[in-house]
This record gives sequence, C-alpha cells and structure tokens, in this order.
Amino acid sequence: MKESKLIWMSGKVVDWKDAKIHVLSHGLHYGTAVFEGIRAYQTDKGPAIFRLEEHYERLYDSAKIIQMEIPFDKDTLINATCNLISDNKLDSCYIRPIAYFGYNELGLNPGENPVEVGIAMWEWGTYLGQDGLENGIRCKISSWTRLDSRIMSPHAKTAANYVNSGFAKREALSCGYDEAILLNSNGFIAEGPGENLFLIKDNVIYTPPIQDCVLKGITANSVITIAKNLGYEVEHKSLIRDELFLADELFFTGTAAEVTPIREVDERIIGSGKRGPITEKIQSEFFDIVHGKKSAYSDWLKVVN
Ligand code: PPE
Repeated sequence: MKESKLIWMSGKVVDWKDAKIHVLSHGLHYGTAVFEGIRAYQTDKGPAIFRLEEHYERLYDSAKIIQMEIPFDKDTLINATCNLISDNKLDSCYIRPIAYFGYNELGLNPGENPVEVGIAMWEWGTYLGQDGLENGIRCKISSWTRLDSRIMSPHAKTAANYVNSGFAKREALSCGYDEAILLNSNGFIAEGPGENLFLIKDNVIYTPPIQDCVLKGITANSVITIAKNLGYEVEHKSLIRDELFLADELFFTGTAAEVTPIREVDERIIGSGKRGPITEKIQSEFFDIVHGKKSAYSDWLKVVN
C-alpha cells in the first residue's frame, strides 16, 4: 500500500502512522463498520472525485441499515475529503471513508459505543491489473454463496460482508484464477467479491437486479447510463451460469475494478476470448469521463481545487 501523508479521524487530521484505534473497538470484533470506496482521477482542472455525493449517500444508507448514526453530516465528510486530497497533494487516489462503532463496551449490542469516522486515501493503481483491463481476466464460479438479505444486508457496505467476499476471492486465487463470481442462494448470478457483473448477448446488455443480492454499484449505475447514451439496450435480468458461458462479452464494474473485461469463466472461453468490442467502447467512454474529457458528464466529477 502506498502511504499518503494524512488521515482524517473524526474531525482531526493526523499523520498516516498515527491513525490508530483501540484493540477493543466494537467494529473490529463484530464487523460493525460501514465503508466506501471512491476514486479521484487526474483531469486538466486538477484532481476530480467521481460521484462523490452518491458514495456518501450510500455510506449513510449502509449506516441506516446497520442502525448506526454517523455523527457528522454529509457536507462535513465531503469537505474533509476534498481538503484531504489537497493536503495530501494527490493527483489521483482511492478514497476509503469508514464509519465504525468504536471503543466503550464489548457485547453484540453496540449500545453506547461512539461512532467514529475515518477517511484515508492513497494511490491505488489497477485492481485486477493493466493486462486484465486490456485483455480480460479469468474467473471462477465460487463455491461460496453471496450472502442474502435473510443472512446479512447485501446493500449495506458493511465490513462484516467482506468476509464472504474474501472467502470467494481467496478461493479463486488459490485455484489459479484472477477473480470469483458468486451465485446467490437461489442459484442466480450475483456479482464478484467487489464488483458488479455485466453480460452482453446479441447486442443487449444485461446485469442482475438488486433482488439478486448485489450491491447497488455506483460504477454499474454509471455504466448503464453510458451504455444507454451510446445507444445500447440495457436490462436488469436474473442470470444463470449457462448464460455466462454462452455470453458474447462479460465485464465487471467497480470503483476499484473500474471496467474490467472477463475472458474466461471456469475454462469456458467467453466470446472471442479477449476484450469484446462493446466492452471496449464502454470502457473507453468511462475512462474519458473520469478523466474529465466528456463535458456532458461533468456533473459526475467534483474538481478539488
Ligand atoms: N459489489 C461489491 C460487493 C463491492 O464491494 C463493490 C465495490 C461493487 C459491487 C461495486 O460498487 P461501486 O464501487 O459502487 O461501483 N467494491 C469496493 C471495495 C473493493 C475492495 O477490494 O476493497 C470498491 O470497488 O471500492
């Protein structure tokens, strides 16, 4: 991890090395934390944060689901984020805000534990490799099932959910793949451990609906808008494994993963076995947008001065 200089901790800006918490913090023991992943990209006008408001809105939604009251309002966190990018002198970065139940009492009821908020940022390159972005990655359908809403909240980006994601990721890596694809408990395709999934067949773009236990991805939402503006039909539809094998193109979306083509699933070559033409068009539009080269999408960028 490439360290930056400063981290925001519940209203104070501290040195990276001093951003410490108590070992008996509630969030550490029970996963009672909610977080976001946001990217800022370099543009001609300076660093610009992609869909910042939407990410913080999802943070507050996640907090509501786990019954956590964040003691700072959205504007405070947005301003802190922008100031921290300037103070850290970063041109582009990955931003990780986290709200967690802190230290007071252990026990499942978070009760009186204070809610603390941290905002950290660092330079984080490609998530699944530059080669993956250009040529596609190899995926394994996981033996782990994506958690459903009777077990956990698939829509809350809570730390605890990522034990499930981590199981899938590590299994895929140890079997020699780049990434996992999880099915949900009804056997439909859900998503990657940290990515939403898109499938293209006969020029139509499909992605699972949120009822299939996927996170409401902000990159996915952006890609749907981009694809529609490029003239493609986009549908939310439950998908089964066979449909992946027979797809013309597949790709993942996510803040960290950006738009990453999938070239193989469980030894089945997808389409032509490389980045497909529609994926390439969407990916290239996405990268132009985040780098501030498409004025029609400037609302999605908050330039940090
Ligand atoms: N599904 C999951 C389970 C998920 O964690 C992410 C983001 C997405 C879909 C895509 O959502 P969005 O970023 O809003 O487009 N995963 C974050 C964490 C990755 C990590 O390894 O940590 C991210 O991409 O920042």
